[in-house]
Amino acid sequence: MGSMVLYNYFRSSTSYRVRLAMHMKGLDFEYKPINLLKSEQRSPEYLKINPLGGVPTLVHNGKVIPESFAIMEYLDEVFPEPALFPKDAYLKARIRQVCEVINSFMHPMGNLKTLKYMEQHHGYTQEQKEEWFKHWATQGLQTLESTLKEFAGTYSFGNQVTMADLFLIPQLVTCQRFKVDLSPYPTLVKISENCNKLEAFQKAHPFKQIDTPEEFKK
Ligand SMILES: N[C@@H](CCC(=O)N[C@@H](CS)C(=O)NCC(=O)O)C(=O)O
Repeated sequence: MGSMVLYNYFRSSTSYRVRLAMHMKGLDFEYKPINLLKSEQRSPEYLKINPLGGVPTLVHNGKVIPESFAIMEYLDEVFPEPALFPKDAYLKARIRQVCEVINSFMHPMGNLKTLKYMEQHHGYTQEQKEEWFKHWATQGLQTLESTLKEFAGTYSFGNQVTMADLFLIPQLVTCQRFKVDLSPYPTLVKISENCNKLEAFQKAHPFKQIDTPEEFKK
């Protein structure tokens, strides 16, 4: 396995995705907290390993990998068990579709730097930021619900945890933080309940990390 260092932040959904992949595969790693609220993601030292100034970044045996999807696909190749994709090419493509809806469409709209920009350049209040997030999240959630209604079993795609679950659950937690009502999405809620029964999901949860502030610990 070698040495694994994960630069991440308890509440970051992209960090949570990677923690899920690590715990699913039973990998030990050193947890290096990067406090986004203290702008540690933009320190000159961190920008050397992640020039876009985001978490997570994985360093495996001295090799640096930024970007959560890239990290997770790397882990899945290097540590193939349990596999995060099925062999079927069509299902693989549909799982990547789900991941991309979250990664490329939903996540950036709630990212700290996006919301900060809206606040600083357009005077958005907290309420307006929540409204902005909800507007985009709703389109994403509707897409995910209609897609997964077709494919879900216990989890997003049948009865094995796949990459889709590792993207979905953190995004749902972010939606709840922004007070998005999840009741119109029963398939997503059921998948989330099932995933959260698994040990890997409990270990990776934002409120269970070494940098989780006391007020969030349950
Ligand atoms: N596409 C990147 C996004 C990384 C990213 O921006 N992560 C957020 C946290 S979820 C972050 O570090 N934000 C810091 C900021 O916006 O300043 C990935 O999947 O790793």
